[in-house]
Amino acid sequence: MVPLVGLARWAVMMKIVFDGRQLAHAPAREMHNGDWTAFQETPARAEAILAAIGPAGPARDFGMDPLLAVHDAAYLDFLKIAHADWRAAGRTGDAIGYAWPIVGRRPIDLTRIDARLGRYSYDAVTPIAAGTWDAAYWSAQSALTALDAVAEGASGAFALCRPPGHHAGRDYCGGYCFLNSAAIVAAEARRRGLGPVAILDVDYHHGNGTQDIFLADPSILFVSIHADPVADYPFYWGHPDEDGEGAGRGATLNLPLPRGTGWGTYRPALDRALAAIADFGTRFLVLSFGADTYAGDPISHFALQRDDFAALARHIAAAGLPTVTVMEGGYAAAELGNNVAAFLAGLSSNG
Ligand code: SP5
Ligand code: ZN
Repeated sequence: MVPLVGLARWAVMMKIVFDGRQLAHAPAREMHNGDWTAFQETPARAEAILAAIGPAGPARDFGMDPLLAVHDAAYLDFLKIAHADWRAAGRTGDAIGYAWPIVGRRPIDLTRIDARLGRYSYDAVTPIAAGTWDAAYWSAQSALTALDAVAEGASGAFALCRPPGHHAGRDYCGGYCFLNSAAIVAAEARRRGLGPVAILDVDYHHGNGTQDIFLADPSILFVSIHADPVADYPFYWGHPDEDGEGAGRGATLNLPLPRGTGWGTYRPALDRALAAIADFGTRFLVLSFGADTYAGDPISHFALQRDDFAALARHIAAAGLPTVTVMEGGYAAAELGNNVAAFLAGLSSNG
């Protein structure tokens, strides 16, 4: 066969889901090292990925029930109206908190928008804009649409989730994330009897929201390969001794790696992750894919190259599991599309 060149070399052969309403989330700025900087998780990210891998099919609407299976109802109510509340308080721009109830404060049901922003978030990099709820809702529905395709027999499907999800917990947003699409898909896959379900998170940052949601749950395995949180966001989660709670002990596996990690260091961790997934008896895989492990990522510090994304994906595909892949981070705008395309092409390969 004649080798293909350029973009066609990465031709993607799986169902891709994206909904135009996901572009509605467009905050202006985020806090970075004590100053304001341009918001990194832009609508242009999704457009760049689409340009490289498209076309994508639209999302179907599976309603609120699958969201309520992993998120707190009061949190979802907050998220829907937070920006309107912000405006009603006379503010302009994006809603963002400045006071957080530290661990140990009693839960008080306050109404002031600033108090509620603190109650339902944990950082200052996750502003809520006018279009945030709509975009997050359709991001989650895209993930559920991808799940539906795999449940109907496709070997794999990719949801171009944006905003991303893996930092969002049962009752909090953070890390550019609002609704945890990976967790929503995992819980819905379990409900449909497709399990045992494992989630593999290969974003540069630890998927703290996903971990929290299933921490005490023995029926869903969470495995994450990420930057050592001693040095990198989200700091307070993702350390190697976090292995689950109560009945969930042993169903969480954290594999932190040092800054500078390239494929040579990454691959043994991936082998451990895949061994744990096999040992769990996994029959359905949810893959939280972040391209921010790329050497050129502007906010991250690993050293994977484009070809390494194809290799990473081929290793995962070799597990032979029905897989829903959801997009998480990745901020190197000029290379993002090609990196995602390389990853998806590797996933589509058979070994
Ligand atoms: C989904 C995901 O990848 N979320 C990442 C959230 C990380 N946010 C904290 C990193 C702060 C670095 N700010 C860099 C701004 C550069 N102009
Ligand atoms: Zn990330």
